[in-house]
Amino acid sequence: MKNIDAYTHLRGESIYLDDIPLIQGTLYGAAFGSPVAHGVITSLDTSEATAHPGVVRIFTYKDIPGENQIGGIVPDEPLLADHEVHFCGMPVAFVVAESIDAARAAVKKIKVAIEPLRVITDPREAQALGELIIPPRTFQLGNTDQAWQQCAHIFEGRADTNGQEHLYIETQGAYAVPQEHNALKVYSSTQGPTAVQRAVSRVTGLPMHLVEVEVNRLGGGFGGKEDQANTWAALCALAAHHLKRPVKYSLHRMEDMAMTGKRHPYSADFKIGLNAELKIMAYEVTFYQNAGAAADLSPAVMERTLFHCTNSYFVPHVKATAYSCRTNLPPNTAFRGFGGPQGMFMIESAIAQAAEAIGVDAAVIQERNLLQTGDEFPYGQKAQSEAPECWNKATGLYNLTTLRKQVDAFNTTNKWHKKGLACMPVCFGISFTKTLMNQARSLVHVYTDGSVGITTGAVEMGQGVNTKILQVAANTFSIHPDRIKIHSTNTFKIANTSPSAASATADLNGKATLLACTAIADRLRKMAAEELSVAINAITLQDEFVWVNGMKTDRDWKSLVMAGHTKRIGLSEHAHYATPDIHFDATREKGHPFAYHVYGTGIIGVTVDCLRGTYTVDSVKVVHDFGSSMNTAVDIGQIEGGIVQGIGWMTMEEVVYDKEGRLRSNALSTYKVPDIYSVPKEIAIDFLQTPHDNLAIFRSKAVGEPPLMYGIGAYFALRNAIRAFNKKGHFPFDAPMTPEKVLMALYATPQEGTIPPHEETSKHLAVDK
Ligand code: LUZ
Ligand code: MOS
Repeated sequence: MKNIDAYTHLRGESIYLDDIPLIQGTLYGAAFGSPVAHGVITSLDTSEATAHPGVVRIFTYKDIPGENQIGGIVPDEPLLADHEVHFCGMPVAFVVAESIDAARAAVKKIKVAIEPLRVITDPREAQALGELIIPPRTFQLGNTDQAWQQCAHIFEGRADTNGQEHLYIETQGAYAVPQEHNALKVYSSTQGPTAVQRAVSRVTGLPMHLVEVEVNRLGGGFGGKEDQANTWAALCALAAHHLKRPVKYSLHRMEDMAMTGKRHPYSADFKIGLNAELKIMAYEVTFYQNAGAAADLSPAVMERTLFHCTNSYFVPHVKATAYSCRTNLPPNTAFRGFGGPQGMFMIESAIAQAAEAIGVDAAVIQERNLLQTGDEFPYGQKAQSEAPECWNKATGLYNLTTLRKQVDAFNTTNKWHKKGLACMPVCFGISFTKTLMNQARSLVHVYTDGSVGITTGAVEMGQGVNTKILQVAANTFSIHPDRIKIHSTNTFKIANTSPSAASATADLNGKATLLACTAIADRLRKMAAEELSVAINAITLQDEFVWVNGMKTDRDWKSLVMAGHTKRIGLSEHAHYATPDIHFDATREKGHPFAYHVYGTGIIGVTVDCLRGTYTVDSVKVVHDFGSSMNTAVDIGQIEGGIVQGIGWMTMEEVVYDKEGRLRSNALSTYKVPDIYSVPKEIAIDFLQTPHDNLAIFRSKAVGEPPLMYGIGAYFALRNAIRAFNKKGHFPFDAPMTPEKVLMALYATPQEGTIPPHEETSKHLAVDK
């Protein structure tokens, strides 16, 4: 089935926040962000800005009737700075004017004096100073202290990953419209309508039942709108609440880039021990997460880093510690993978370092340590593993041995271009790590003309969740998809939603929809059974007709529904789903937090231009564990997008803050994302269809986040290509591997010695000059 949004997307008819027709009298907001990263506000002068033509009012923290607080996990984030600022771009004042231009012009006229304080941008520096968001956490399995004795090889190292700008095509924004009885209706580009409702309620002091949050669709979220849509919605709501006029704020791209948090940069120290057979016996890792200036979702992201610190491998002795470090950057936040990719990069670096030192292909170590069913994760859950199946199928189907031979042959015959190959197994846990978040609700109405309207807590952000939910209903009623409409997400229709996140949205909301549709269908079947004097089990709904004992009757769907209404049978249902059998005990750091895991193996090939440091990604070939895909078009789309986004993070997207905490890569001229010219020349996706039962909707495993992590393989493929050119050069595990870094690595010297990089190279370079 096609994505149900394809038609309106292609015609430009899909309605995003900025397409909502405006109500007469609408005002426009713009935030004034702190020009410095850390300091004490000594004066704020808005007089000149207020006098700017068209300006209606400028709001500061003093105007907040409720709490000046939007911190979700930790209450450490004021909506508007009161006495101190903690990051560049932190909202200090909110200008509301008759036009967008007036609001933006007035922002430039606000004057603030700030007594500067020490700016910290490095998580290790923050940790050394005790600047932590929450106390550190440690996951442990076995006993690493004793395990080192069993190791023939022990390596210690360090690895770093940088942040990543979400770059959703639709920037952040909100539109708040006052309603009677002081209520507010807030349109928001958010993954978390309830999070927005809660933030607006907290800031305005209104109870949640007076705050209606409405979300039609997003032009992308990627985690960036799981928590950080709250700010703009709360600002618009605050102004609308005071002025009793609608207020809209849709951020400019550069405002969005400068004011919002990104993927967390991480730095880590690791120690890995292998026995003579190259089994990883022990792994110790310490993560330093760059949380930014407030907690936001950082504690949860940090937790997922720990959950995924051994990626797709079984390691009998593990000790993993994580620090969430407070720095003066915009609060970093959820981003596809949610800390998992960072955890995986570190163990892949440890394996690469071991492989390079021992002189084997990293794939040998990877393969020997893949998780088997029954193996225990460091957090206590036992794996139902597809890791060996994915690996074996990928290396067989794509013929890893031949691929490697081709690369070796190419590298022998080419001096100035080198190819590199890397395998990337992936294992990702599906469920919010916070157990209580794994619940959802669905509201299904069957109308008397046989059409069906569905509202769930799921937010459509391009991932195709509405298409999947529609399929669930079409399947359960066995009716044509055209009869079904998935409505916008709204907190007055579906309450207490979890954000659309954690790859779990289709599972949670799909299962709730399945329950609701099944309840209605059962009532209709019961009625049909009574009409026909047969047992209910004899009745099925099939292809828009009632069937008895496998025989089609002439009772069709429409007349069945009408008859149901005539007999006063409820044609609506509100169902609740909560993932069964998941739990986690944070005091012991053990439990069974995930409904299931998604596995896969990617093989990534690259070519490096050894004079320029530029490169191409030749191919990404994956075998992915789909369970049993309910929509292959949507799932392939997610995988292709995830791969490219992962490669972008690992190779070209470079978030740069200067020492003063100012974002230097603040536009697309300085922040390079993959475009059509830099995507892999070939992406091959093979489906591992497994017969095992699982907790996914229709056994179709979650697909949103896991494929991003295939992109990590691009980093190691580049590393291998560089090492084919410069065998002895030392260069750090430091992503992204930008062309600049590739070039430096190509000519890096060995760590200790002073041996020139590549004698021949220097000669040739001299000749070239
Ligand atoms: N969001 C969240 C997530 O709140 N909890 C999670 O475990 C999670 N995992 C992935 C992405 N978003
Ligand atoms: Mo997400 S990182 O699933 O909001």
